[in-house]
Amino acid sequence: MSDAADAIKPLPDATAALGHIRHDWRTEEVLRLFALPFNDLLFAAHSVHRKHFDPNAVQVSTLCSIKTGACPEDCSYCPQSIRYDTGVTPEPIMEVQRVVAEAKRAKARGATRFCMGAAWRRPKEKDLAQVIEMVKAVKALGLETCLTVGMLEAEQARQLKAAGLDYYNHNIDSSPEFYEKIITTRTFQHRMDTLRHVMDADINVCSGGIVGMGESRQDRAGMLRELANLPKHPGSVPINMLVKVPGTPLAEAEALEPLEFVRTIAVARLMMPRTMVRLSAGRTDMSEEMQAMCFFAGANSIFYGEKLLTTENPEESQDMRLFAKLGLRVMAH
Ligand code: SAM
Ligand code: DTB
Ligand code: SF4
Repeated sequence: MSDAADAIKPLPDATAALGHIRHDWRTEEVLRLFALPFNDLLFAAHSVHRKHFDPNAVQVSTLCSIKTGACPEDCSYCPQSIRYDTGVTPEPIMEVQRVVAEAKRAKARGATRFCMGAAWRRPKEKDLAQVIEMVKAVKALGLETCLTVGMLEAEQARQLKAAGLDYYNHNIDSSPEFYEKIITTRTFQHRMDTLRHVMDADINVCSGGIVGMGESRQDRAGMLRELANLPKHPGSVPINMLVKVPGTPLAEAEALEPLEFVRTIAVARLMMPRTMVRLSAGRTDMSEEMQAMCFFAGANSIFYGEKLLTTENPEESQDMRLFAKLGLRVMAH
């Protein structure tokens, strides 16, 4: 197929032509997917979704902030950067036993993956040793493990693999061009280097980004192009809607139109047919209808539990009510 967008006209041939695993996306092709009539885009994305997944099953991950705040990086969206006055109280690395208690609680409430996040630029050796103990202990509970603790060297990734880590989350956040506008303390290439170390260590990659930061559709397309053109599609792609935290430089960013967010999910599903696409941060500001549309468009994972890292997430009971209304089930792992 020389041109994906041409091939998807007219439907239903479009859906037959889409859904191939490709690593050679060009921005123009991605933009043509974004520009499809909404119904055509959703139909194509949902068809691809059904081909690879149970459309009524959603994977649930619970987040735990194992080290909060006082981060030296300057990510413009982040409440945990030491440079912004956001009211986040810094907390040192958690004791392993406390993390285990949180993981047990998450498991009891139905989570299948436990994701531990730290506000570090990169972990120090001593910190990594403690994180490794956490990974081993959480895995022993029968949960899938995920970590997001900043940049990793190749050797650190190998150590985490040996500890049994299932996923490493490291977001590329936006397009390479927009990245420079939101973070100055590290480069897009730094992110790619860590992803390579994670892939080389044979750990599943979880990488996505944030929309609603004032980026253009071209930037959203560029971000998805970078993710899909990785040597292997990430196992999980979190799509976060910016949580506008007072005190951060992006506190007043213009909101992204909900339908544009749904389009972003649909395009991610079309480009990475076998990837878990996670409807991530920002759900407290989304209506049930919008979330339902995201699940139809191909999202099949959420963060579950009343807190993300430092900001609010929907109550568990509210999510379970939504699942019941939509006839969705929690995906077993
Ligand atoms: N410090 C590590 C790092 O940046 O890689 C790990 C933790 S960091 C908080 C994980 C991710 O959370 C970021 O890459 C970003 O995509 C997301 N994030 C942070 N603040 C956010 C916000 N206000 N809204 C949406 N997503 C956010
Ligand atoms: C991801 O893509 N989103 C999560 C997780 N990976 C680590 C984090 C969202 C953070 C939202 C802001 C906060 O709660 O501090
Ligand atoms: Fe630090 Fe991560 Fe927040 Fe950036 S996103 S300021 S690296 S915690």
